[in-house]
Amino acid sequence: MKYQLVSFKTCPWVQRAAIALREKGAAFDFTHIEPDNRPEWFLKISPHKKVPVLRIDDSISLFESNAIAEYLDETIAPRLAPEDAIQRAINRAWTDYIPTFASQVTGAAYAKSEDDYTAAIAKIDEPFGRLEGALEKQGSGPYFNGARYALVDAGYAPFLQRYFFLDGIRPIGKIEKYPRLNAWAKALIARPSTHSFPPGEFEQMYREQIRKRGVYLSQFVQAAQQAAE
Ligand SMILES: N[C@@H](CCC(=O)N[C@@H](CS)C(=O)NCC(=O)O)C(=O)O
Repeated sequence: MKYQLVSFKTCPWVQRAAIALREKGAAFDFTHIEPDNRPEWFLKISPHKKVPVLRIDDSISLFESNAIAEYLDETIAPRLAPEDAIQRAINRAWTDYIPTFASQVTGAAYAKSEDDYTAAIAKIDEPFGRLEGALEKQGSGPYFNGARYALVDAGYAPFLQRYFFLDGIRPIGKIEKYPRLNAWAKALIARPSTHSFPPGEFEQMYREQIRKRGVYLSQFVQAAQQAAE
C-alpha cells in the first residue's frame, strides 16, 4: 500500500493520522499544502475542503482523522484499539470528546482580546477535570489504558502538546492541578510517534502561526521566542 497524507503543517488532526501511521510503522509521504491556497486536485478529494486526507495507492481518498485512524487500525498491525469491547467503547467515548476538548483547551489561541483570552483560559478546567476523572478510572498510566498505547492517545496528543505551546507563550498554569492528566500529557509528548517535525522547530512554527494570526497572544510570541533562545 502507498500512503500519502495531505496536510497543513501544523494541523492537529493531521498529526493524529500521522501518529497512527507511525505507530503502525507504515511508510507514508506527507504532502503539505497551504491553507490559503488549496489546490484544485485537493478540493476534488476533500469533501469538506479540510485536511487530513489519506490517499491510498493514488486512487482512494479517506477524510476525517478518526475515520483514517480507525481504518489504519483495522488494516495494519499492531491493533491499537483495546481488544476488550467495554474498554473499546470507553476509549471510543473519550475519543468522541476530543473535538470539545480541543476547542476548550486551545481556545486561547484564537482569542482576540484580553477579555476573550481570560474567558478562554477559564474554560480549560472543565475538560481537564473530566479527563483527570477518566484517567483515574482507567488505572496507572502512562497511557490512557495503562502500559499499552491506544488510538485514543493518538487523538489527544496533539491538543495536549498545544496546551504546552500556549503555556510557553503566556503561562496558563492549569495542567499542574491535574496530576494524572499532566503525567499522561508528558508521556504522550515523550513518545516519538507524536512528532512529525523536530519538537523545537515545530513549536517555533506554531508560535509563528499565532504571531501571524493577529490575536491577543500574538504580542507575547516574540518575548517567548527570545526567552527560549
Ligand atoms: N474533524 C476533522 C477536522 C479537520 C480540520 O478541522 N482540519 C483543519 C485544519 S487543522 C482544516 O482543514 N481547516 C480548513 C477549513 O476548515 O476550511 C478531522 O478530524 O479530520
